Order: sequence, then C-alpha cells, then structure tokens
Amino acid sequence: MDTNKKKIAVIGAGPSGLAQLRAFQSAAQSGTDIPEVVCFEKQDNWGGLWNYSWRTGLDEHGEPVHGSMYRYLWSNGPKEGLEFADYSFEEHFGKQIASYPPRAVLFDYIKGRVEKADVRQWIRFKTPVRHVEYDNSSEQFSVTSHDLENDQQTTEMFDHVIVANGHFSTPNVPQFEGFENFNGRIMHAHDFRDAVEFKDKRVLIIGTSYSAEDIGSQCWKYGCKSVTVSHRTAPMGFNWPDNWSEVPLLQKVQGNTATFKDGSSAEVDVIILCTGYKHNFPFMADDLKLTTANRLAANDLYKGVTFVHNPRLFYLGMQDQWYTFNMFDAQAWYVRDAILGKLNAPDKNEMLKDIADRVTKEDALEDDYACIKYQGDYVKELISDTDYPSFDVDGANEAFFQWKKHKKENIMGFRDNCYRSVITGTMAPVHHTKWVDAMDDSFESYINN
Ligand code: FAD
Ligand code: NA7
Repeated sequence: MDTNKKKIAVIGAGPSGLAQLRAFQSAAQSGTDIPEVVCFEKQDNWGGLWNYSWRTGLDEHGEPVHGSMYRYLWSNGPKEGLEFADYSFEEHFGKQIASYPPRAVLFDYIKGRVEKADVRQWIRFKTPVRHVEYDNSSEQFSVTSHDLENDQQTTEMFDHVIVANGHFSTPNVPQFEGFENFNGRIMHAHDFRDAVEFKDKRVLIIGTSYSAEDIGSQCWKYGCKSVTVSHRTAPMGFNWPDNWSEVPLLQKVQGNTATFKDGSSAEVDVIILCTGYKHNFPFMADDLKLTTANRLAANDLYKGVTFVHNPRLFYLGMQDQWYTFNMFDAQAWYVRDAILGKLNAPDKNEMLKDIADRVTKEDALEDDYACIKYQGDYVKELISDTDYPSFDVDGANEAFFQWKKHKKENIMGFRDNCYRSVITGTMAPVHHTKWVDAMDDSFESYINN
C-alpha cells in the first residue's frame, strides 16, 4: 500500500455517499491516481433511505433506525428530474420505464450504478461513525467508528472527511396540548411504515409538505375512513377527495376530539406528525458541526459543500431537495476535484460571501418554480466546474414544472403522467395501471410494463 496516499472518510452509503464513491472511481477509471477512500455505513446495506427497513425505533444493535421510507412509496417527483447523467434508466433496465417508480425500483437503479463501478469493497457496513475531530498539528481528522458485529471501536486518521449521513432521519416532534391523554396512536412520519394499518381509521395529519401529502394519500388509497390535514402556515390547496379536509393548526386534543385554531373540531383515531426532520450530526465535534435550516442555501457551506470553518471537511446533500441524485453527483464530483487539488477554495471571506449571495438569492425567490430553477442553476454551476457529464438541466427543470402542474390538475393522478428523459431523449411509457388502482408496487409488477 502507498503510505503517502491521502486518506478520505465518507460517512454514509446513501445516494450522496455512493455518488462520492462513484466520483472517485470514475476518476480512477480515466487514469487519475486517487486517494484511499473508506466509506462508513451504519446499516448492513447501501442505498440510505431507499434501503427499506420494517424496523422503527432502535435496531438490533440498539442504534436509532435511519429509515423514514415506507411501503408503497412511489417517487414523489418524476424520475426524469433525478436521472444519473452517467447511468441512464435505459442502461440499467434495458428499456425505458414509467416516470414515477416505486421505492424498490429506484433502489435497484441506485444499486446498479455502484455495482457496475465495483465500489462495494470500499464500504465498511454495520460501522457507524461515533466521533470526528480535527487535529491542528497533523492537519488530519481523527475518525472513531464502531464495528457493531465485533463490538469494537477504532480511531483512524484521515486527510478529509465527507459527511453524507442525510438529513431526513431525525424527526422534529412538536407537542400539542392533551397528547398525553389521547385515546389513539400518535406517531411521527419517520415511524410510518404501512398504510394498511390505518384502514377504516380517521387520520389527523399535522404539516403540509411532502410527508403530509404522501402519507395522507397513502392512507386514503389503502382505505382509511377520513383524512384531516392541519396546517401551521397555509393549506396545500389541492383538489382533494371528498373524505379529505384541510383545517387550521391543532390547538388541543381531548379524548378523541381534536380542536383547531378556528374553533372547529374533528373526531380522530390516529395523529401522524408530518412535521419534518432535523439536521443531526451527533458524531461531529462542535467546531465541525453543520448548523442549518432545511433550505436551498444551507449555512456555512461554500458552493453548498465545503465547510467554511474547515475547508478540508465537506457535507453532501444537506440542502432541501427538488433535485436529488443528479445534484448529489454534481456535488460529489466537485468535492472529488477539490480534494484532488483541481479546484481551490478561496479565502474565508470570499467563501462567506458566496454563501451570503446564495442566501440572498434564495430569499428573493417568489414561488416553487423559481426555487426549482434556482436549484437547477446550482447543479449547472457545479457541473461546469467538473467533468460530470453535462445534461439538459433546463429540460429537467421543465419535467419538474410539468409535475407541479399535473399535481394541481389531479393530486391522486399525477403519477400517471410521463416525461422525456434528458439523458437519452426517450419518452417514458404510460404505466400499465393507474396509481390509485396499483396496490401491488413490487419491482416485478412495475417493470413488467
Ligand atoms: P440518506 O439516504 O439518508 O443516506 C444516509 C446514509 O448515512 C444512510 O445509509 C445511513 O445509514 C448512513 N448513516 C447515518 N449516520 C451514520 C453514521 N453515524 N455512520 C455511518 N453511516 C451513517 N428523493 C427523491 O428523489 N424522490 C423521492 O421520491 C423521495 N422520497 C422521499 C421520501 C421520504 C419519506 C424521505 C424521508 C426522503 C425522500 N427523498 C426522495 C429524499 C432523500 O433525501 C434522497 O432521495 C436521498 O435518499 C438522500 O440521500 P443521502 O445519501 O443524502 O441520505
Ligand atoms: P418538510 O418538507 O421539512 O416539511 C415539514 C412540515 O411540517 C411543514 O409543512 C411545516 O409547516 C410543518 N411543521 C413543522 N413544525 C411544525 C409545528 N410545530 N407545527 C405544525 N407544523 C409544523 O418535511 P417532510 O417530512 O414533509 O419532507 C421531508 C422530505 O421527505 C422531502 O424532501 C421529501 O423528499 C420526502 P410550515 O410550512 O413550516 O408551517
């Protein structure tokens, strides 16, 4: 082994961490001498949130369960907005597939690219990172990890650390008056797994974002009696089915009666808090910890990835997400080239200015369409700095714009639409069954189209 080689730690083997492994492997493939890369993953498989677990609470090792995904989850945006530029859906499946694949299909796609790249050997599974700190004298990070199988902790030195542990896993759980006496189940979206559990139940949902919309729709599709969605800021305003209502913020519950801010009330059997997640880095020393809201211009990250207080440290995928897989790729290619010395970070003041500019521009955005374009421009910017295969980002923006319109037209039918791939130019086929009628969301059923 070359002892002069730099050592890089990647924390997490979800889509972001895997993008980083693929970025380094693609450089190696084209003849670049790459550092030694070690990826730490606390679960026993890769895929991050897409690696479904039935578990909730603590896992078999007493670790907090990472997964927030549930059965019957279909992509909440068109796949044409997230396609890898270096590995198309057609390359993976041998044909074009419909536009809103269920979780198992997207998991297979993510897995296919990294199997082809042969990077599994770089990952230490069942090995959570417990602590990271920076040593000023050696200019290295000490990374302490825990081999759960052998119950052994090890500390190693790395030249760079790339944090890719996701930020939709630690739930934000507010309290409302009377919760302690509620005669039913109160849970956060993080613990939601199977909508069938709520068949014939009256479901109260708090929140109005993706989880609220999709968990409500799941419960509706699988036969709950009614859905009541309580908002803090504004209702979602879609054209909902008859047994669905939108109400102001919950004030209190008494027995099974929920009372809302306008004085109205509803009888409910279950309360699902779709109140979002917290960025959480318990393993990072305080001076290395990212503190940010869930927004498009994250705090303290130059170019959205380089930690401004220690530019040897990087964070991937920490923004709120319209773009996902292809944005993580653009970030990973950028971080790779920064580590390889092809891209230099400017001085701290310049980096802070870059961040402040991004925040100001985000604050001025007027609607979701502008937000999509803003994040698309960010993807373009990173791609132009690297050799990530260029693709038609405006075309991907357009798929998102169409998606927004299709949701407005028919919230329970938007997943029946198709879009054109910006990687291969092929139009997606119509799926064999409408989403409302497709109870079987298995890989086989979806692919057999
Ligand atoms: P994650 O997927 O969260 O992966 C992080 C990895 O880090 C995990 O494998 C975890 O085990 C590991 N890890 C955590 N802590 C440690 C530690 N201390 N040491 C070692 N490893 C650790 N995006 C879409 O594009 N389309 C969708 O339809 C969609 N649906 C979603 C539905 C839900 C319910 C949620 C919560 C998110 C959804 N997303 C969707 C967004 C999702 O954030 C991204 O698709 C993607 O999974 C983010 O990848 P990531 O690698 O950044 O994080
Ligand atoms: P989001 O997108 O962060 O949304 C959180 C929602 O929760 C949002 O509607 C908030 O309302 C609401 N919220 C947060 N705190 C409260 C309190 N205290 N009371 C009432 N409502 C509250 O999280 P999601 O889980 O929906 O989505 C996360 C990812 O999962 C997403 O990227 C998808 O890909 C899937 P607000 O509008 O701020 O008033």
